[in-house]
Amino acid sequence: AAPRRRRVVFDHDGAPDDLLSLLLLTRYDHVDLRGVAVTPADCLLEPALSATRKILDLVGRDVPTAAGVLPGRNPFPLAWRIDALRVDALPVLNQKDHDTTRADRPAAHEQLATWLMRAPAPVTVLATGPLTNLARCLDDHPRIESRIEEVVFMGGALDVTGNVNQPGHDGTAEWNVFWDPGAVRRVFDAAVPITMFPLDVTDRVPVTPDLARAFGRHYGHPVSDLAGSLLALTFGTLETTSLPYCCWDSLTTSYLAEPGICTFETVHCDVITRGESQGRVVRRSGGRAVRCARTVDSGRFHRHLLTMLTPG
Ligand code: AGV
Ligand code: CA
Repeated sequence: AAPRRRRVVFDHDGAPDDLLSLLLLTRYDHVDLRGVAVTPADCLLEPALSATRKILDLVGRDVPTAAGVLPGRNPFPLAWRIDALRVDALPVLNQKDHDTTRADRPAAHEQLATWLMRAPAPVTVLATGPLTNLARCLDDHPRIESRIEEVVFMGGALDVTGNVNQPGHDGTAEWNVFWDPGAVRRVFDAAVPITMFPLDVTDRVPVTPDLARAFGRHYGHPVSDLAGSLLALTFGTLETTSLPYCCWDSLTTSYLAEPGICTFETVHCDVITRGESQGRVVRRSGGRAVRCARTVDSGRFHRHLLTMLTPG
């Protein structure tokens, strides 16, 4: 069955997995992409914004972009954030001169409100980074709540260990929530449907050498070269963090095209915003109902990536 048409606003935070997600999103004919916001969380803002514009240009899409200006509470490791510099320098994204300086730089949380209000019908907000912009947008413009069809969010760790390894933290949180726990609380308090992809399911889709190398067989096509290069940039993660780099965000994005890749369960959730467990999403009876991905067909997901990101 063909996936249903959606208007989408994408808020990502510039890691290789986020940029792979952007590329994937532009391949979905049924998605009307209305704007892309970059949150300066797991990236350096300038190269991540620049790479975002170059990817949109590579695939011939004229989509507005916006820069996140709001700070998070717990900064990402600089060693991860610099990946955006590497992506922005990839030859496939620099086949011509890009004018990446733009005079108008509206703040992402303001732009989000404009994109949502201007759309002729409610919009899906896809968030593969922290929810800071959306939370602030809900505070400043309560009317946007009714303009949101669904929030699709990569974040949380329900029944598995988190991925935050920082002094003073107990390791139960996932990074997108940890960066700004209050933002997740704010979005949980809004009357909008939320579909969440926690580590419980994304742990099942590590970037494997086979997956990355599969793109080499299509060498010479811009989209597959970029996809394979983005995956190659993720290697070394297991060696330096003892946790693999996963297709966290790209799995979340694939939901918009092939929701049957995962199965779902409604979980009543709360988020801890203080102390050594801050950023942890927990089950709590009477808590906020969130549709959570629980299982994934990883073979089907890999086929989806290859079908969408390689020619013919
Ligand atoms: O926690 C997963 C989120 C995803 O949105 N990000 C990476 C994905 O974009 C943070 C993150 C966790 N572990 C990481 C991360 C790692 N080893 N390297 C870079 N980022
Ligand atoms: Ca991300």
